Amino acid sequence: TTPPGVRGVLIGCGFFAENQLHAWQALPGVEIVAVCDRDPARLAQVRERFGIDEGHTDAGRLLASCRPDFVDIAAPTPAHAELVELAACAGADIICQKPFAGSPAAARALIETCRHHGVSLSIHENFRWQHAIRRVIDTLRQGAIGRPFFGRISYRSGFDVYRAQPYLARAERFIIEDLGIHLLDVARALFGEVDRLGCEITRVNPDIRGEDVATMMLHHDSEVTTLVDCSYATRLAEDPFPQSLIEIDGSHGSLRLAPDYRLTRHDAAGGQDTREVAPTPPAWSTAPWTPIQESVSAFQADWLDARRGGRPVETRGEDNYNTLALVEAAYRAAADHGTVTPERWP
Ligand code: NAD
Ligand code: 89V
Repeated sequence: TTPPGVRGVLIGCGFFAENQLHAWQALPGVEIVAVCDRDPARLAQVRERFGIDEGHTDAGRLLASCRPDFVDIAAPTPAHAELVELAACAGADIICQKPFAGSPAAARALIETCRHHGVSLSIHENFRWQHAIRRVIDTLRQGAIGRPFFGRISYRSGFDVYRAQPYLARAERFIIEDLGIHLLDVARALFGEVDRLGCEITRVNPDIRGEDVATMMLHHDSEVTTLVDCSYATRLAEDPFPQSLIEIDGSHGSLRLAPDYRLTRHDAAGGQDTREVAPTPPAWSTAPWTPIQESVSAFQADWLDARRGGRPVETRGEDNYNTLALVEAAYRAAADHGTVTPERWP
């Protein structure tokens, strides 16, 4: 027998929400019964495109009318506090987009609110769910290269990211808070918590406000050292946007994830084996966004599976707090040209 469907609502019908709606509509066992955007024109467009009967411009009205099982918040960070509190008071489980809450302190308050109301809080942190990245995580966790001692997570592109997301050009904090946050989360998924972090940043593009290049060095409790480098100012004939490239050296071998989605394991005897780890494009996906769109489906499927199994998702609020703390530490390290010990949950 099919388990009863989970009823959700989505708040914030912007650029990225379309991926979330496509992915929900393709996932059996979930129904998005209503959507909300404070911009009536955008709300109407999305309702029509996705065939959703109920729509509201006010989140309070939406929740009172629908009494959903869960709320998917795809609105930007400044809206998180109000929306998470409303959803928690309505007794709905919550998924919220990154960067969550705006600061570790604000995140802590919202995590406590959700605990108080007995609802789950999951952060939509999807990069660790990208197919190629997940294969690297699995391979490492299976012990295929022994004990890791060095990692590099690299994202370098000249893609015009400002076209679909114009707010990125106006953000005072840009690449670390918007993109580096994903890479720092992947570093945690691979090597665990971080005890020291250094960072240098610069802005190359004169037409934006924040930094578009960041280079970070992390030292983990596990004794791994990781370089996390990201740039939206890198000119390459074959731009890998939006892929992250990964190198890991371990006691018994090395892993290399290349831009052509080839994952190579080098062993201690000088041998190597290479696998293709390209994502399977969802029917609704569009290049070059495929790896990210596919990771939205993977994240949501895991969220549903976790809900059914009564287990927490990897990127629950308390876990994501430690990723947010790395973002905060990176900006502090960049300002002081020093090394920072990041905060940690609890
Ligand atoms: P956007 O500006 O295109 O859309 C945001 C929408 O939210 C707008 O339509 C706006 O009217 C609506 N909104 C804002 N406050 C609201 C409120 N209080 N109630 C109802 N609606 C409200 O932004 P976007 O590019 O879709 O980004 C949204 C979020 O998704 C951001 O936090 C961004 O960082 C994140 N994002 C994540 C990924 C990823 O891969 N995980 C990719 C892109 C964007
Ligand atoms: O993931 C994000 O938040 C996006 C992008 C990958 C384009 O940087 O902004």
